[in-house]
Amino acid sequence: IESRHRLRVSWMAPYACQRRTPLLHSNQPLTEVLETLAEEASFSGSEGRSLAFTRAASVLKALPGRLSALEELGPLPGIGEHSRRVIQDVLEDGVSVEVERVKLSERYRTMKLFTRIFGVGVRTASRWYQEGLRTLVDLQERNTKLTRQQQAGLRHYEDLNTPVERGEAEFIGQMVQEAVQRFLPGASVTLAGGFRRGKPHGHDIDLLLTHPEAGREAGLLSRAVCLSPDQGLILYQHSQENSFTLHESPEAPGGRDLLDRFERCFSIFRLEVRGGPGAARGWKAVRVDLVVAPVSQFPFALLGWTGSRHFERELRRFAGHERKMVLNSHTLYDTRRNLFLPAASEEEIFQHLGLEYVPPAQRNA
Ligand code: DCP
Ligand code: MG
Repeated sequence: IESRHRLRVSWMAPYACQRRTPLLHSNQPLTEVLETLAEEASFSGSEGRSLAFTRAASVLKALPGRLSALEELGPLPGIGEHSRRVIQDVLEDGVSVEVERVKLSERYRTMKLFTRIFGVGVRTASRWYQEGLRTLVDLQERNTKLTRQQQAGLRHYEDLNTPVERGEAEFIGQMVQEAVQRFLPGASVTLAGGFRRGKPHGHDIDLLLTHPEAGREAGLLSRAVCLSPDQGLILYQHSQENSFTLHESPEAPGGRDLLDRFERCFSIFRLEVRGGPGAARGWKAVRVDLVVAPVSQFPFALLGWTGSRHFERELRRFAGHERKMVLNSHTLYDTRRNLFLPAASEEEIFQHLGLEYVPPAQRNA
């Protein structure tokens, strides 16, 4: 029966932004092990190796069916020697010994524990590991120096590592919408990130704010949300002001991500809950990322904030390598013609890039 359903995949578009990648696919066990290896590589500071595993996983997510033997794949882009070996192991034995070993290793487990703290990246986690720290209790007992953000992350560790449900995301979106409307009628709030791609849950809530009249949106966050008197609602926040100007020259692809140049607020909200974790207390802590974009940059911000991370990385790589354009969350710049390409919608950005439009639900690369 198996053989009648065999896949034959001899070609696939080389960039993830040229493919449709649905949320649910048939090769979950394979992509999971590859993503574990990608994570492990990034924990070791091997970004190149990490990217190679992420690419391979992304290709498998776009396959039209379940892979049952490596021979079903032609020489597809992005699946290297090492990934093939791991795929083969899992197809033959159901597990990869290498991946099992990684998952059990003290370093991987500790890095995972520490990087799950809000405000802790690979470098900090790695340093703590090197210093011999292994548990969250270690951090407290040895008086490890923590930023205000990390302290909040540690305080709400369990809540922040409990997935946020779609209903909760929509509820908070609605709440922010009402707060924002009070200060600036006509302002809009859009749920971006994984939820916009159709994920049923996520690690945070990504909200994008704008106003149809240019300039009116400036300072919106500090006025309406982050410094609002409803302080009981916000357990933690730090804001940054917009630092983007059109006049500086666009940065090269692969350079610093411009995502964080918007007026932005990283926060933890206190969400009333009736069931699930936190039910006994009556509330749980939830991460909310708020970003304000001027209307002219909104389509770029929306595209940049919908993800997935890998889809975004591939969009920028495609723009740079194939079109000599610089794409970020603010603008698209054509370096051959020396001009910015304006867009009123995500569709127009894909058009400028000469790419077929990929709807959010198909950007789960
Ligand atoms: N993003 C990006 N590069 C980064 C960080 C973020 O391109 N270094 C973009 C793509 C993400 C979006 O911002 O999809 C939101 O970031 P999240 O980390 O919240 O990612 P998701 O919303 O996709 O995942 P989750 O469901 O875990 O929140
Ligand atoms: Mg998110």
